[in-house]
Amino acid sequence: MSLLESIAGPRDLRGLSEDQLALLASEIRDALVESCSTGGGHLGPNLGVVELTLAIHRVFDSPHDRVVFDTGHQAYVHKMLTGRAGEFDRLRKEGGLSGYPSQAESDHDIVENSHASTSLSYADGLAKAYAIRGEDRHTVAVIGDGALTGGMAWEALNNIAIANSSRLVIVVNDNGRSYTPTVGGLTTALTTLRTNPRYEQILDVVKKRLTAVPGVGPAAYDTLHAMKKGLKDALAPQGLFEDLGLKYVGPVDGHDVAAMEHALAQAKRFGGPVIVHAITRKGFGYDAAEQHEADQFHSPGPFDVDTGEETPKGRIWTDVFTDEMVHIGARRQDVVAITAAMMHPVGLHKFQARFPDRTFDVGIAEQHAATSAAGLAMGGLHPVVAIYATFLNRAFDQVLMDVALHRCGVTFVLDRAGVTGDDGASHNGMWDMSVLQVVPGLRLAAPRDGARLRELLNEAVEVDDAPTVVRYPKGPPPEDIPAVGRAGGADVLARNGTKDVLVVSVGAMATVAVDVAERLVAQGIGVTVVDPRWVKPVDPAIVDLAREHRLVVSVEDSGRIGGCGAVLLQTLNDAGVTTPFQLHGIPQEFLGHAKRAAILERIGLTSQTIARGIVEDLVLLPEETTDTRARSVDVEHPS
Ligand SMILES: Cc1ncc(C[n+]2csc(CCOP(=O)(O)OP(=O)(O)O)c2C)c(N)n1
Repeated sequence: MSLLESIAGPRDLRGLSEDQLALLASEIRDALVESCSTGGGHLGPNLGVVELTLAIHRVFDSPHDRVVFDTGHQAYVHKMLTGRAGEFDRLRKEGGLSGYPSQAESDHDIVENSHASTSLSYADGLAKAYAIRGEDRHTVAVIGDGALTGGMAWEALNNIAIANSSRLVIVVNDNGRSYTPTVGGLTTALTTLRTNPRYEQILDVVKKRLTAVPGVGPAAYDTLHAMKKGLKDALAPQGLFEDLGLKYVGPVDGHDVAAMEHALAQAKRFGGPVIVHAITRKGFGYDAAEQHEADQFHSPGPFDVDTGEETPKGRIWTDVFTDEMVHIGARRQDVVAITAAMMHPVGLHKFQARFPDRTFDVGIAEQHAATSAAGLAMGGLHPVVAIYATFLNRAFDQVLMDVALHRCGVTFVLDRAGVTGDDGASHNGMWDMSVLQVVPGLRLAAPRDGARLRELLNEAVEVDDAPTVVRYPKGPPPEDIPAVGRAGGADVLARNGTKDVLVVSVGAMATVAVDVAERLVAQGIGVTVVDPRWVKPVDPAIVDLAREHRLVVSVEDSGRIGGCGAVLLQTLNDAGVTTPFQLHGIPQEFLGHAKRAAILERIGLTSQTIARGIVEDLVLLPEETTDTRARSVDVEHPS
């Protein structure tokens, strides 16, 4: 039995010797590499927190003391140390371990949200609650330097600085990187703390002097270290945490378990909020990760353990965007690009390489990205803000009030929209179509394939008096689906037989919609499939088409409530179109992790289920068009 297998919970760590801890750390690393090599996962971040997590679990008593991981992608080691090491062959698989902390899995997990920069606020609340209830419990928040670039983290620090009775220890896991190196003034300040030679020299001198004095040994040195006003900040007046009034211990070598334990124990004894600044290396201990230039294996797909070669992914939607942005950038000097700490994942790296002065990585700061984009637009540029769909939620008010109210021409490009699957509830991009519907003036495009992504992106950057959004899913785009006709600004994808069913297909659901049509036609049912391309505002041609058919069916991979189907239904109602309506979308639930296809199957977003539902409904409908005021709409066919 390996040492790791013998660890049933944090208490089993207490009696381990230094050598055993080193052995355990290496077994953990092997297990991490093994598990991620087959199913993918957040390898680099977890390799970097092995010792830090061991130290936390030896100094604190989880789950009595609470450990909150910011973002939660670096909690694999925590899972292994809290009785789940044996389940890593089912990491991120349906029914297996979640890739993030999960309350359903363990009492040791508390915060499941994988949106960054929230840990300090959760921890602030927890620590205040325990203080008010008179409970003798500590709260530990682990936050990366990347997550520390998010505004919420600073709102929390501002409050924590005056929460004197909070037993709160903040471990800053400083590896200098988000995916790519973390950028901004904060990073500069952290680097200064980390590398100030004057400080290192003085620390060394103090250490030598103190230990040389008879009767005054390492203990006195430690006391100095633990002084309320940390030694570090006494000597480094630029100390950014001290300026906020926060106690600071560090920097500590985050790969030295003993040093980490020492610092954490000091912080624990202090009794109020303390920051422990740990310096770590992302990917530590696995060469292929440490050497990986783009993101040190932040979240690789399956790879070969010996070579570190990832299984090729093939061309994905993001790649289409990447290339088109470079063309647009070459043609339009006024187009600038913004990413919130995800240059490669959202595909702006080529634009950045070609136009470095027109590319901004703002850190994990989606709210700032949106309002800064408004400023750039006011200043005469056209910003393209590329983020994952789920993270746009953060910036809703900024899109509404700062961009739309001011009629700024800003294009938001939402990648990983719809069901993403493996990363669970907080990563599914199923909210954007609903929340954006309420923004006056905003235009929303959903491309069905690569050709439409290029086309709609080009149309979007031409709009200079309103926000535009282009959203597309994770994974590979389908083969291009040609239009057979046009109705208003919408593409007609199929037109067969009598006008029984109008399928309004949103974005990437086109493949499903066309398949639905084929199934219906095979049963002698007449179908029109239309892709609005721009789903907001509703195209009047779709209203007219709806009037002519016996049944309207909308299909989207976004939440059913308030989404494209819901708004179309409302628009038809306002226009007096009474054609029966079937609305297909994602049920408004927090979907557990599983493969995208499995989730779509479960929620009925497959052609088979949709076609069956249509046939069942049609049987119940009268033969003729239900709306007696129906008038004919000509579908233009390309010559
Ligand atoms: C609001 C939000 N935006 C973007 C992301 C995507 N994301 C996940 S981890 C990460 C980088 C985190 O860096 P850091 O906190 O330093 O942790 P590390 O991986 O370096 O240990 C980013 C940008 C996110 N989870 N949440």
